[in-house]
Amino acid sequence: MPDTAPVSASVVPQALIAALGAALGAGGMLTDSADTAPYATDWRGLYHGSTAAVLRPASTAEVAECVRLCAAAHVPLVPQGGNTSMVGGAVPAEDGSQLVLSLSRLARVRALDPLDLTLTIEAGVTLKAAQEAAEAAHCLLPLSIASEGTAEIGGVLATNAGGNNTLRYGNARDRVLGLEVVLADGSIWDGLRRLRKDNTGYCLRQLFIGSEGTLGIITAAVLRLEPAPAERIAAFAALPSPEAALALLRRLRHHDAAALVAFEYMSAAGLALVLAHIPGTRLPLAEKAPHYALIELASSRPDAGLAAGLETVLAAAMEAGEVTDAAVSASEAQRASFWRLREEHSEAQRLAGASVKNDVSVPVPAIPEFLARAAAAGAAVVPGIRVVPFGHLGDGNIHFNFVQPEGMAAAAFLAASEALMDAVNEVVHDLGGSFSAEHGIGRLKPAMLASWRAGPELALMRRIKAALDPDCLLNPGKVLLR
Ligand code: 2HG
Ligand code: ZN
Repeated sequence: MPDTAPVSASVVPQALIAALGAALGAGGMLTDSADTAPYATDWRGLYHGSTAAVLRPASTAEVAECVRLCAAAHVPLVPQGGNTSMVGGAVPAEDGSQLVLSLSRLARVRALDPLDLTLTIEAGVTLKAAQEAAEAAHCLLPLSIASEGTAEIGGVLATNAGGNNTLRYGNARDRVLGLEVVLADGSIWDGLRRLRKDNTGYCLRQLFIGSEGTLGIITAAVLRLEPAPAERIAAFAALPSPEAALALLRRLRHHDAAALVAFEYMSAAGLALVLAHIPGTRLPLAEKAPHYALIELASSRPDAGLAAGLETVLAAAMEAGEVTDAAVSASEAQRASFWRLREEHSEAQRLAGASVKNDVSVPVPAIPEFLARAAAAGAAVVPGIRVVPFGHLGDGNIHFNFVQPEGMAAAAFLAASEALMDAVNEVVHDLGGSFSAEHGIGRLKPAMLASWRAGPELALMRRIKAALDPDCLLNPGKVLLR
């Protein structure tokens, strides 16, 4: 549950703040509460932390110096990138005992090799800027998430972000060939190798990816790129049922599995919120439907004939009653407008009132059963609840979100958060799914992790944490219960 504890006085020694200020120089540290406040809360407004200082190192050496000074004073650090966590993963505690370490000034593209298809990049570069750097060299960085304009590479890797292209290109961890990490004692591990084959002992980089800053601080990475697509096309399809969505997914795979890069799901309820709350959006079809899919195909071949192929598949799906209507993008602007309908779901949901989010995954064939059972489970907890499922159907990840019933007080609705999450998770568990598909654990889900992974798995995680961060100075209170 989100904490709302009042802020207490800072317990960080002034001598440490002074030493950090001296090490970081002008512009390297924020201490005024008006300046630090945005770093101490999350965009969802679930957590309101407090910090005596936000450290803003501009190089890996400066990050290492911050960690060394803080370790010597036993003061914990909360690494932070774009602060777009869905689970409070980058906010400091309320008691003022933790300092925020922002990676945003480590913002250089160090190298890009279009033949090797590798990008060596620092933690503070936004995902969007990293995509643009790849594009400028006729390459593709195929990681795409709704918050990519703000989310930074360090956070994207530390949380192993998923997103829209997982079904074709995998999650963030699948892109990483090498890492540079500042360890809990302030030493620097230079693992910035860019090899496709390097079978030399334990794969350390994968430990840090997805650890949410609790094992080390990622300062740079080597990412694997792809050739730029020569052609890209999207379709927005109306569907009668979730079962029809699976049939359509199967058809697309049979037609050209390599070209299918996204298969996203939207419900009538979610799309209605977008159309109502996001200016300039409109349904690209003549009539509303109970379910929608956003499909994207891409190919590096200029003669792939994506449009003709997609139209053939959609026509066959219509014939079979799996699709009732569809629009195929005729321009980049139209493709972007389809994506906007999908990517504005979070914002539309925020504008519609208080919400409870369930970032879950189940095996793809179980999605129709999951949607039906989870909706019933939510309605049993809060009658009149608005069920707003959407997400990455092609990889099994559904954002099974709830919005407060019209007219219900937000606080009364949020009081049911835990019961609602439990109700959904019971169905997820039953279907062999995960309680956190792509958003991680942060501060919201350590208790869930402890219960879902209890036994040898949790014990191993604790031993790894103890080995890499014995004094628990890196992002305490996240991932693992203290
Ligand atoms: C997305 O897919 C993000 O748009 C956010 O993962 C999901 O708001 C959400 O629940
Ligand atoms: Zn998502």
